[in-house]
Amino acid sequence: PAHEADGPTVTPPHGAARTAAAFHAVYGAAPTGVWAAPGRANLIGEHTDYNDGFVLPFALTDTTLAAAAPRTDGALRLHSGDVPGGVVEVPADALTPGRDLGWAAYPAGVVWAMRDAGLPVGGIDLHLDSTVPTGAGLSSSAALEVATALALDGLYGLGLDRQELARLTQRAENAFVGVPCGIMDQTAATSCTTGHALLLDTRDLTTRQVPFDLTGHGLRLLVIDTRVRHALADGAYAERRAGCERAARHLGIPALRDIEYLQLTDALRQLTELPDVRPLVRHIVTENHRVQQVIARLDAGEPRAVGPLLTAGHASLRDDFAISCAELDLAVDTALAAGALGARMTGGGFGGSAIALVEDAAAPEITAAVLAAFAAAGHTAPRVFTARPGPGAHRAA
Ligand code: GAF
Repeated sequence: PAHEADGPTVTPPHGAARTAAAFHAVYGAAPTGVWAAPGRANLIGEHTDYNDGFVLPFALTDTTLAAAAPRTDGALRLHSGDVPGGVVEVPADALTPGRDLGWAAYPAGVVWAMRDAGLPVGGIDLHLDSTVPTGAGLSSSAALEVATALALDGLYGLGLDRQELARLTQRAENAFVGVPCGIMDQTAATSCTTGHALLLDTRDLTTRQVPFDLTGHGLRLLVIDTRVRHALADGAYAERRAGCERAARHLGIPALRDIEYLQLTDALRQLTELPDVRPLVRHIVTENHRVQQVIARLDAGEPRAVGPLLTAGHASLRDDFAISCAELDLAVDTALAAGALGARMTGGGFGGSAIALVEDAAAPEITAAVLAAFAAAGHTAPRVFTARPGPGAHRAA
């Protein structure tokens, strides 16, 4: 395919070899294997995943690589090529949720979640390298968790399926790291496939691979990393989640997913005593509806028609869910003014990245316009790149 000229669509073998070499340099022996898990961008379906709703992410070719070997003494030795500070060492049976291990809480949490589920997982030597930027809303945490989980699955012959890997890694993040995230990012990392977006029903975890070939239509998706670093642990994410759950309780339904689009007005009327949660409900219900509309347009072979739905999704996240920021709004507004077919923030919000659906020919002009607008506003220069749907987690060497 033509887009291969723009960048690799699978983990480059030299990447795995370099990570294996780095492992050797740290631990003095070769790893048993190298496993890879991607970051993601979410096309549509934001904050719906903890409301039993629908999401439509795709895997980036940006990947986290985990080189690993088992240990018989039950020790975890954890090292990252991207974080200074050397090897973090902790005995597997000393792992307790909430323990402050810094970045190492992510891989340690995966070991903890597996052992807590009764899986026969012991010690590990682990070295991680990542090209997924941290805090960019592109799911670097899930990439790290899933790469680690796949390595443990391989080292200890667990035979876990993709859904089990996603559930265990989400549990690691919820219960060990302490971030109340949904299951979108972990499932994107385990289950996305090249050339597709992944429709995930977060209620029953059923998935459908939706062909997502913009190249064949002369289109591309730009990712605009604002470089405003978000931190999901900072409370605002948990507040939105709690607000959604409060609304569902008040309405007497299991989750906001259970409100049909045509019942929205009714539901909002029933929530007059809870004015602060009404906009949250409006976002979730309209967002689930937008996911269905995006799917219909992709299925109909009309990817250009997806644009306005992305833009409507941004307005909803900005005005109703209130999780955008000046840089994300500037990226979206500038891309649209320069000719993008649609644009929105992607991921958890409060910083991170926006996506813009653009004609191939317009990409340079739109990129330049965004860079100029950020410079004029005195913001740090964003990183703009073309995202192509890459593979999900796999063994790389
Ligand atoms: C973050 C979370 F980790 C996801 O579970 C999801 O809620 C997302 O924000 C918003 O859609 O990435």
